[in-house]
Amino acid sequence: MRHWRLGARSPGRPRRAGLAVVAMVGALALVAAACDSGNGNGGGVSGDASDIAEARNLSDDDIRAALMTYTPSGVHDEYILIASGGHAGQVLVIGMPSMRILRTIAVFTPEPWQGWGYGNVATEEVLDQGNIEGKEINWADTHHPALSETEGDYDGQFVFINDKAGGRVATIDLRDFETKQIVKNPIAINDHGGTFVTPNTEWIIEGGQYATPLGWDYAPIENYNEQYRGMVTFWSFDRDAGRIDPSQSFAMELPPYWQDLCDAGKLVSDGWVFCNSFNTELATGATLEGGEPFEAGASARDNDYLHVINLNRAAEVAAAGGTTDVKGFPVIPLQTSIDEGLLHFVPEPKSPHGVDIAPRGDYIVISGKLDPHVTIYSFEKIMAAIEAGPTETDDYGVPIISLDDAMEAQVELGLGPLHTNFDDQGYGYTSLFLDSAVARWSLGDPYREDGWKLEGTIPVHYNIGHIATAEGDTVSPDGQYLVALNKWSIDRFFPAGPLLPQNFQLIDISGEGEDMQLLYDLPIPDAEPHYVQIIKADKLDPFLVYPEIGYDPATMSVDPNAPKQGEERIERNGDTVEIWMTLVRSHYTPERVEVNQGDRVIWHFTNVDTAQDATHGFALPGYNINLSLEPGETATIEFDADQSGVFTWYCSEFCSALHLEMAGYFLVAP
Ligand code: RUQ
Ligand code: CUA
Repeated sequence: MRHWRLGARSPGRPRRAGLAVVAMVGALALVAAACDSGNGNGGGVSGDASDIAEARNLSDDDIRAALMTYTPSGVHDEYILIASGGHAGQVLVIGMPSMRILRTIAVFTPEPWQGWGYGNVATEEVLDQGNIEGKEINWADTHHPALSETEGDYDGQFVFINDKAGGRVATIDLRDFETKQIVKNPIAINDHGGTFVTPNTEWIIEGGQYATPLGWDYAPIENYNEQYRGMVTFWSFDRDAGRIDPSQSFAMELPPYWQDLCDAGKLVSDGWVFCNSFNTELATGATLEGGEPFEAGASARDNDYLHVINLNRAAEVAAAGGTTDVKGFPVIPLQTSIDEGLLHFVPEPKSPHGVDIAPRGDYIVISGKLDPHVTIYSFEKIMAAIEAGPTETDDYGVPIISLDDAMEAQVELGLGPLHTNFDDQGYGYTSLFLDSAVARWSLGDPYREDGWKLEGTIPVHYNIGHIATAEGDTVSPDGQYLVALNKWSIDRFFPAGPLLPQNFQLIDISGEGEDMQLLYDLPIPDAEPHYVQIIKADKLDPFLVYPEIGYDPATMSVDPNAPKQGEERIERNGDTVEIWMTLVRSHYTPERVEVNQGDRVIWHFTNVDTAQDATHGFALPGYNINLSLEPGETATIEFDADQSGVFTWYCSEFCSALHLEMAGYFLVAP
């Protein structure tokens, strides 16, 4: 048999005595014992651990990766990934290090399993909040989830997510992992630089992207420089209500550069917001008659502008009425921002992307898609330069701080740097799109003595976009694990046709220097998830069942009108038939509902089961209705019984041995 030696790859492992590492050492010892006993039975994948390793041709690294990620049945993951669901319009919840997908959260897109947008009035009301000028928009391109924070650390209460396509932001309550609210940005048809939260979640940042006239009213594109504008919106979050409060929110008009990502300052830079931009060239696209395409036209200059925004001061200006009204929404005019010193620019090299604030809030890290460096700006230097008074302005009159005055360091990493996260060892990790790699580099003082240098890279497969380390964009990153969000997965998985999945790769970053190990590949098969945040699982405290029978997830309280056991009934009032129905394993009460064609039907449900996981469905074929009623939950559907006939409803969750008997008749007399 093939003999493999433990620890051959990286002497000195494990370096840190995390629980997982201790468990791994024990497991490795068992495997070693099995190996040394040499009692392989050969032939196929059976026998003890060493036989299996040999039969499957697993290397030491493979075995180590398996031991780092294997999570026995019943054992929960240490971390939870909150991932955007890309153009599925949803959010994914994934355990780490097992990389098991735990659930999707329906957000902007109807989703039948969760009964999201299939008759349930409360869910349709949330989806309708995302309508754009009355038009139903039933897909979204979710980009950046933002977990709520307290003092710059994830607090496990809420998560926000933006829809790049529709310029919308959603609020998800992490007590039940359900979407509670969608707000449509009133002044921008699309967005990109959202969502990001301020350290105590007072504000949710939604930055724009492709400039249009504010409110996307028509203006000829020849008037681009004068009439088209960028924007950043600050949504005020009411934590007690668990909702964004549009009446306390405002936006800032920006020059028609294409604002890209943003991040909120923290600790020393708390109260400031940083957004990068591209297309300061003001390119407006090639036409059939010629001209430069955007990819060239928007990349011609050597620099674009980092936007440095004094959010606290901007909020004061907005509260004092220093705004104009665009589609009913308060917007601070660009000239007011200039006059009040709310906005400064700093040049950023070559098609910048990503703006990530270091854990202490002291440094701002910008990547340049076409520049092999990350550029690190000092918040202190930026403040000093603002204090000194910049002498230059851009064509719109916005003061420009020189790069030399603001820059702390540049570190050459490789080709196509995009995004940066941090760990607890004073390292930054930056995705390299063109190199298909993750670079680890050290921050300088006060993070590491020997800083501002590349430590090593690890290849990823392939074309990495975002990157996430455990709690890696907070004031206290955990390190230990990194997830690479790779756009391409060519050759990694069986190709089920020409459309390939995205590939999330889990990387062990507990070592130092160039010591990083790829542990696991997770194909994501239903969209292009864009960014994830990784929260320690013990910070989450979700409901196991709804706390009381008759609980309404929309209000997070008991609905007094919820059907109660023993009080089920059907009432007719003119042409309206109202039903109060309960569900319990394994029957509905009542099991027959008879109406006349044309009646208005208002149908209330309560799942009166209290056992965890005893979810019931209500599927009414022909009427496009499906509900998911979790233990304790109440919901209402309303529809016109416009088709006559005999319709059978049934429970669409396999809830019990007599689940097939959980059904009923809906009779609509012509
Ligand atoms: S940014 S293209 Cu998250 Cu790299 Cu959207
Ligand atoms: Cu209830 Cu199946």
